[in-house]
Amino acid sequence: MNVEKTMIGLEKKHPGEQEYLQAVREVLESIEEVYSDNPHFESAGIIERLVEPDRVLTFKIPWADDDGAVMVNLGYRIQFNNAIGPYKGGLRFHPSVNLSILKFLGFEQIFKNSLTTLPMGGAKGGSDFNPKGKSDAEIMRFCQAFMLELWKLIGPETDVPAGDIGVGGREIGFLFGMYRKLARENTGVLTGKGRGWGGSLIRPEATGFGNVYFAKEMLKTKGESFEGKTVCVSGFGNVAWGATKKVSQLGGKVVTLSGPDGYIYDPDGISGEKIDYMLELRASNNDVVQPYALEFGVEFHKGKRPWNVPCDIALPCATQNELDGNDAEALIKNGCICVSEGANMPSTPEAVEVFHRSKILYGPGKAANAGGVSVSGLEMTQNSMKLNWTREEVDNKLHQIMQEIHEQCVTHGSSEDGFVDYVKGANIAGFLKVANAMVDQGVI
Ligand code: NDP
Ligand code: 2IT
Repeated sequence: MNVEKTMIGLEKKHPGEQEYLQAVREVLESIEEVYSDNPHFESAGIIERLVEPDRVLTFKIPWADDDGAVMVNLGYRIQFNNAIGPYKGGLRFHPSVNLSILKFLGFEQIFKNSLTTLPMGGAKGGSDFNPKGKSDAEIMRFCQAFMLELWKLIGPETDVPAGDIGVGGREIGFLFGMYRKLARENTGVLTGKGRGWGGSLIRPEATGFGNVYFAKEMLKTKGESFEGKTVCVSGFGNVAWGATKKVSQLGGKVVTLSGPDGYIYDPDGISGEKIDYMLELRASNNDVVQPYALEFGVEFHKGKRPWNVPCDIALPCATQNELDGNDAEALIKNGCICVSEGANMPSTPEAVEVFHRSKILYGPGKAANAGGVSVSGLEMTQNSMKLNWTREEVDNKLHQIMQEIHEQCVTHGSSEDGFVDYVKGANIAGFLKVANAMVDQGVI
């Protein structure tokens, strides 16, 4: 495989799909050597078949707002690859959603899901619908209109969506209700469901908890832990909340949160009631983090990102490309020893290069944030068995899965001097399982 040649071909076919091309390039560069060492991958056309989704489904979502005005949004489901299990991946509702963003997320999801050790293929979907400022009734009507199209494409053994930015427990409830009515079945077709109707304990916390468990494993390789460490977190959503909660349980101190409006700096640390307040803030359908600063009398830095604040550990938990080369340099200069990504692809390629050059511990999203989809997989298992596991059982399984993901990264990403390139390790381990399954199953 020639990475440059493949990328030029893809750029021609998909001009302007920047996020998708960025995600593909990173994977291809990591697996180039393994691919050359295994000529049967080349002869089975694995790369050509892997970089294009199995199918891209788009649909129109007409709905009426509270005043009766008709709105039209676009809906998508990208079914990327189902070689190792049913298509699986979240739904994102955000005005920035487009084909490139969902294709990047779907592509990443293939390798992430492969790393989890559970049988799940890769998919992603969503809409350019903006939930900000919408009433509950509007959110419900939109979710119902969205599912009116989506239900034909999904099923508990076919494609199992879940949440992502803008889609949490409330939206999954409305989506599930509509699916149940249309399909006339009550199955585990979505994950992230409510506890009383098929949901798993720990799913809301899973991505953040898993991210911190992964960072804990990375720190352990250097004889370090979270105890007494200062931690910068970005975002203030579901993932940031879970991560903050776990860091505080492990004796670390989270001093920042961020939103599209800027970041807050809380030198005393975000713990206890402040963590509960994060949930209120997120549920308020607001897109600003500033109210935290007013509520607890701390600094708010308008329009800025938190990466200039001195910390030992950084957990980017907001969105893609939110940490660039300059931010990475600032983190290193201030003594940061570990970056563990809660969001998908939050670091730009330039930032990743800085982390690798500085040889700090750097865990890419597809490994470090796999805890969310892992517990989604555990929710599917419980639904199939028609049983519920306890909080402790799910948390232990999550912990174990994150340790196994870390182990796979070390196996495939270690160099002779002991440095672990977690990007390379995650990409190779995730790729091998899917590629071998595709070879075994023939050209289809
Ligand atoms: P939420 O919708 O709960 O929260 C996302 C948060 O990030 C919101 O507060 C959002 O604000 C904020 N945000 C968005 N853009 C920016 C920005 N440019 N700067 C700062 N903050 C911003 O989503 P999640 O917490 O679920 O998702 C966060 C990240 O984690 C995403 O990258 C997602 O793909 C990833 N992820 C999520 C998983 C899950 O299970 N939920 C699993 C694995 C990864 P606003 O919406 O107002 O713009
Ligand atoms: O990016 C992700 O892994 C998610 N948004 C969770 C997907 C899932 O199916 O739980």
